[in-house]
Amino acid sequence: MLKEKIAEIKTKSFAEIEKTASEQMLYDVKVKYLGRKGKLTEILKNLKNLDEKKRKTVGALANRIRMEIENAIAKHGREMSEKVDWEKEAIDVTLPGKKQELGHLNPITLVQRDIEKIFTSMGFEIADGPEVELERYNFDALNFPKDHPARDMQDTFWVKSKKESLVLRTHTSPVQIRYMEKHKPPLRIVAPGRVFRNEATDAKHEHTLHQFEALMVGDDISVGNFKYIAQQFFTIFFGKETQIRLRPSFFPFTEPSFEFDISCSICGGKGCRTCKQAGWIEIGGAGMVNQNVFAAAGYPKNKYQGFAWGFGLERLAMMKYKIDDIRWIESGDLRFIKQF
Ligand code: FA5
Repeated sequence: MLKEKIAEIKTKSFAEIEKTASEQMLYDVKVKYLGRKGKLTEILKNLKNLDEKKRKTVGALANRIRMEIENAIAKHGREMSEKVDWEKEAIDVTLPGKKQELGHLNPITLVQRDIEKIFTSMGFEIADGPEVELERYNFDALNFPKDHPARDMQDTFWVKSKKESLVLRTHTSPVQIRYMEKHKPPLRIVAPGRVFRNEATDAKHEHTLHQFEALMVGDDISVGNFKYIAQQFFTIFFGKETQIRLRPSFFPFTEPSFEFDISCSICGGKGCRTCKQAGWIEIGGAGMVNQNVFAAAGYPKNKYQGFAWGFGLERLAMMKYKIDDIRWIESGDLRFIKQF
């Protein structure tokens, strides 16, 4: 009975050894039959319970099979290692290591950091607001009439909401209201952030862009303050005198309002594809804060005055780094981003 069991262990273990294809598999077979709780080890452990004659014959047989299994394992191990193509497996320790590539900051991040540095050095605080904004802050509190075309589906991404009406903010101006609701003048803030517009893209227009809002409120802040700060800012930002042009415009939340352009740095003002041959590029809108906006933020009417402006970071980055198409910026194209 025991002899048959040992013979079976031999046949099975030999078959399994033949099939192994790695050192780990070979080791597992060894443990299965010869390990502390191995099948053959169990038999050897129980020899003491047999009578003397049987113990001798069975013991001799079990030990012989044990040796045979060990030899078979060793032989198979050698055969496996002979099959390894050492030429292929060899590691050339003299090869140079793989260089870990560093990421690159998007030009928008670079521009935003520059602007924040310049404005904080002029005593401005940095404020923030949500990208998914209440219609109330994005439009109503900013004095947009209910039927203003900017609220149209064509211009604004509306967000489905069961409670208050929500939009993806179309500009950074709602941060003005959020900040003024919590702070009293005098105040000067800048609010950079991402905004969204439902519009067709071209070399100057994106549907997802960044704006930079500035707001300065006090007892006697004037357009003169705005012009001086704008001039200072652009001169430091571009590192050279940059021309600014103000044009009368209209925004519901400022009065008077103007659009301001800077001379196109791509063509130096001569006219190119980016500035549509104008020599100027529209950078932002600005104006004196409308008293209705102060009232919406909880200030008494006609007590304070201030200016606000908002400009596009992409347009500024395009001017600074001479990028001729806005669509490169969010393209995710590594050939573009690796230049920064
Ligand atoms: C506004 O968004 C106003 N909130 C700006 C403002 C703030 C006026 C405070 C007065 C007081 P406007 O829609 O003109 O204005 O956009 C401002 C700037 O954002 C533009 O001059 C341009 O630089 C940038 N901009 C607007 N739409 C796009 C677009 N689709 N792609 C790239 N840049 C854009």
